[in-house]
Order: sequence, then structure tokens, then C-alpha cells
Amino acid sequence: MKFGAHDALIVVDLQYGFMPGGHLPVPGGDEVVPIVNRIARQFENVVLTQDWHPAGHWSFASTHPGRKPYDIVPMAYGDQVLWPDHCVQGTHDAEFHADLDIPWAQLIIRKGYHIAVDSYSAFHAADRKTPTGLASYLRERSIGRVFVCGLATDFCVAWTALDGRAAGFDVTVIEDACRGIDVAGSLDKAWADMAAAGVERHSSAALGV
Ligand code: VGL
Ligand code: ZN
Repeated sequence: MKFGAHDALIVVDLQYGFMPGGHLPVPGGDEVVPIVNRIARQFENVVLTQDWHPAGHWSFASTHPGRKPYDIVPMAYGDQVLWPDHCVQGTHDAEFHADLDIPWAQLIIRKGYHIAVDSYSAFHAADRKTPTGLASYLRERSIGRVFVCGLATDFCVAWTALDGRAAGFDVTVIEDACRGIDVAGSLDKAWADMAAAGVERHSSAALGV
């Protein structure tokens, strides 16, 4: 497949926090860095996302006395998985992996900076209302197809893909360039939700990248 001016690659959260040794490690998370570097070379338009929480963020289990990571609690906007403290603004955990090598990336979307609302998706906070501005940015640049890769498949990648579809973009997840967390069946559910929404799922080999 050829990629051009109307295509964008969205690289989700390739930060130390999601790598082995990070505060919210995704198994095999570091394996996708060289794969994403290779794929990105085919895209002139690349957007990076960066999970970017203030200390004391409400998605952190440590903020809720008596709770532990991976508990699920109701919040005003729906059920929230509680996480270990991760990707706190300005910390090493929040930095991009040093081997990520896409200097021509054009935009970095930071998300999760509202203290009381999580934001898995690059398009909207978890309240499904507060936009990041990404949909308008892509539309203004006449981008119609987005390709999503990164971490984690079942949270930030899936929510980004689903919101991208809801915003009217053609969306493909490049599956070998993602890794999942899998909390309480979240990985199977994410793939099922994405399929039902019309998100395409391909390997980089099938896309010829
Ligand atoms: C993510 C959980 C919490 C992700 C971010 O990048 O998938 N998951 N914050
Ligand atoms: Zn987070």
C-alpha cells in the first residue's frame, strides 16, 4: 500500500512508562519501537501521543484510599480502571523511548492532563466529550486515513481507533506494531469493539511496510 499526503500514522504512547521497567509496563512494549520506526519511514504525516498526567491523577490507584492498581471503580464518566502512578508530567516515565526515531513527526498530542478525567484516546478524554483538537487538525490537513500503532492495544490504541472511526476517518490498526495489557478480558473486547466499528486490522507485512 502507498501512503501519501492524505494519510497519517498515529504513534500511541511509546513512553518509558509503558516499557518493561516502567511504572505501567506493557509486556513486550519495547519490541514495537523498531517496528514503528520502520513503518513510520513510509509516512510523511506522523502524530505522536504522550500520556501526560499530573501527580495525584484520579486514574491512579494511589489517589483512592483502600484501592489497588487494576481495580475498577465508577467515575462520573463511566467505569475507570485504576492504574499504578505512571507517566507523570516531566518525569522519565513520561518521556518517549530514546530509540523512537521519527524526527519528522509533526504533532505531539498530550493527553490525560485533566486531573479528574482519564484520556486513553488521542481524540477525546474518557468523558467522550472533551476534545484534544486532533480531529480538527487532521481534517484541516485533509487527512482521511489514519493508521494506528503503539501501546497499549486494548486501551489507548483501541480508544484512539474507535474515536477516529466515530470522527469519520478510515482507520487501520497495525497489529504487530502494538502490544496489549489485557485486564479482565480487555484485549479480546477491544478487538471485537474495533471490528464492530469498522476499524481495519492488518499486519505491517500485509500493508507492505
Ligand atoms: C494507557 C492505561 C493508562 C495506554 C495509558 O497508553 O494504553 N493505559 N494510561
Ligand atoms: Zn495513563
